[in-house]
Amino acid sequence: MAALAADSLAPEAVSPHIRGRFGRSYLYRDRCASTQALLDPSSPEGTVAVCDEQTAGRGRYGRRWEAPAGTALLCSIVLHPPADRHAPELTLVGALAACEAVEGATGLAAQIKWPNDVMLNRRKVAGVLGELHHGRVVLGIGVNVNQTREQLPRSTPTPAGSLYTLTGRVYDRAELLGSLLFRLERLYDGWRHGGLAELYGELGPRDFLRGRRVHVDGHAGVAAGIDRTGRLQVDEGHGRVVAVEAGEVTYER
Ligand code: BT5
Repeated sequence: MAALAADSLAPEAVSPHIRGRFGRSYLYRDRCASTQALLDPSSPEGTVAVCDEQTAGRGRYGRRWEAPAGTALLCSIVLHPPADRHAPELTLVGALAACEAVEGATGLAAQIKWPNDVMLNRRKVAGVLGELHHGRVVLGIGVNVNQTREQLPRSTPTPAGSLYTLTGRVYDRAELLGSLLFRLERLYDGWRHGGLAELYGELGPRDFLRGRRVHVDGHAGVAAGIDRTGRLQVDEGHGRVVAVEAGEVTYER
């Protein structure tokens, strides 16, 4: 099936949807290697890069992010977190913003699969990548918006979905971007002020892994929540709970 989207992410289509500071400085390309590489981390906070097609979209650990031209939201945002905050937590802040934006658009509840996946109906609809450069962060967010089933990557460890495959509706990516940036800004301001503890009430109920059997970083057990510094707690049994800083989780469905 052909791509369904005829929307635009060009500046004139996006600017009516920008409500806060983030996105006032906006770089757009039809095509680029990765939106992560379009941004200079020292540019002003809230500078945003977007493109319609990435030829070398990045995931974590050197993996690829795949999306056909014109179907997805592919964006990166420059953040200058305070030195006394733990910058890797911004991945969770980005995932929370993506959850809220996806929920606002679809009306369905979205969850975070620690640390960086956004899940809708048990499918990965978005991924977040935080890259730290001398204290500055370039936060990349990819949301599967209007891809058809055939346009989604197959045989991924976590099954992929798009807002379209999960709801049968086509979405305006410019509107979704405006909503994502506005929510990210609000959550980021909260995080700057009080760290993850400030966002804990929103994070806890969205924990996709909680109660599932997981393997991560050499540990096996039941996921027991995300702690206030963003670590995944794993209950290995016999009263032993470990907190995992980073890693790739496999889970039982
Ligand atoms: C992520 O990595 O989930 C972070 C993805 C971040 C993408 C955005 S797009 C805008 C910005 N510019 C970039 O270059 N990157 C950011 P990770 O957890 O490592 O997941 C990557 C894995 O997800 C891949 O190895 C595939 O298995 C799977 N995957 C690839 N494309 C996908 C898609 N469109 N939907 C769902 N899963 C996908």
